[in-house]
Amino acid sequence: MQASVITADLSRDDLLTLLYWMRLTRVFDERVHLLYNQGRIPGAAFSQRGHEATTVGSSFALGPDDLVAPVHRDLGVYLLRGITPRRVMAQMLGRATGPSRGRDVNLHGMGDLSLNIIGYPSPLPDTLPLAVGAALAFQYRGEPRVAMTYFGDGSASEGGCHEALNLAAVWRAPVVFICENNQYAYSTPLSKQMAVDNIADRAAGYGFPGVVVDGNDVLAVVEAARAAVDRARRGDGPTLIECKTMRMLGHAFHDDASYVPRELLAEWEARDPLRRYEMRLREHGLVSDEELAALARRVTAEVDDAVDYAEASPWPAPESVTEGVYAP
Ligand SMILES: Cc1ncc(C[n+]2csc(CCOP(=O)(O)OP(=O)(O)O)c2C)c(N)n1
Ligand SMILES: [Mg+2]
Repeated sequence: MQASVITADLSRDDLLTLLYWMRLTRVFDERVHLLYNQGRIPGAAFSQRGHEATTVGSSFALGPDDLVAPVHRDLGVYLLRGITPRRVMAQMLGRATGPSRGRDVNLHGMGDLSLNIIGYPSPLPDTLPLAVGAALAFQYRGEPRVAMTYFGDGSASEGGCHEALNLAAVWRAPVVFICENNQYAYSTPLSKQMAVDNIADRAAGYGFPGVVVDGNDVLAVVEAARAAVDRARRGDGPTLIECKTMRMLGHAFHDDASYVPRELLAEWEARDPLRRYEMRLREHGLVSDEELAALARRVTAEVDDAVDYAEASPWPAPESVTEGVYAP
């Protein structure tokens, strides 16, 4: 594990920007949970609680022209990379104004190529080969761009994951793989699906660096991600960053996660990424209680606005059902 860092050489503005995205992600997620419990969300919804530092810290390291290919628990990535809270909430509520135009719900299918965000295809880990393909295109066209993609510990055991990692190495593709090791794949704990301690150790077998990072420490994630992005942009090829974190709720909101030991959850709760970061900023005099209160008000207002917008948005028109369908 990398040592904890104080500021990752970031300006105060950047430090507060990270806090903003983490808090927005948390509050947005809590609101989705509430809406789900009220029966206002069609289908399932996946909580990202616990992933804030991993998603925000990694995607913060990218430049404006870089590309992301996130998955179902990466709310922080979609928000930070430019899909507005309004559009994400419309997607959650299945409305025509969401990125999938009501074709899909929760974060499935949520992308926007104009923002360099590849929509999440449901079969795991198909996001990885897509990101490697995008990185190959950047390399082929001589563009100094990087692709960053995300996958869970469960997805790390799928064949497509190894194929993508291997080809990325062979092609020295400008891609950064973020593994979100949150200890569980649905109800399957790590110990039931792999016999190694670190997924990052596998990178050596493909021929590129693998780094283990505390996924609940946003500044450690930013540092590791920046190094990997720089390396990819220099033409030195991929990096695998394994962010150790915890899925703090069930697989989706319908799942009470009764199979997860309470002691394990308590252990990770003590390392809550948002609270920990706020405490660190306060200890270093980088944020005041008034600023924290103002931030909380600001993100709550943004989420309120997103819900109002989504609920006032139309459902997809039945006659539009064949639009966007690819059939040769
Ligand atoms: C090929 C495939 N099998 C099963 C699923 C259903 N599924 C969606 S998420 C998930 C768990 C994935 O676990 P992990 O990769 O650890 O990600 P996490 O949900 O923990 O973030 C499963 C089984 C799927 N989307 N694709
Ligand atoms: Mg997992």
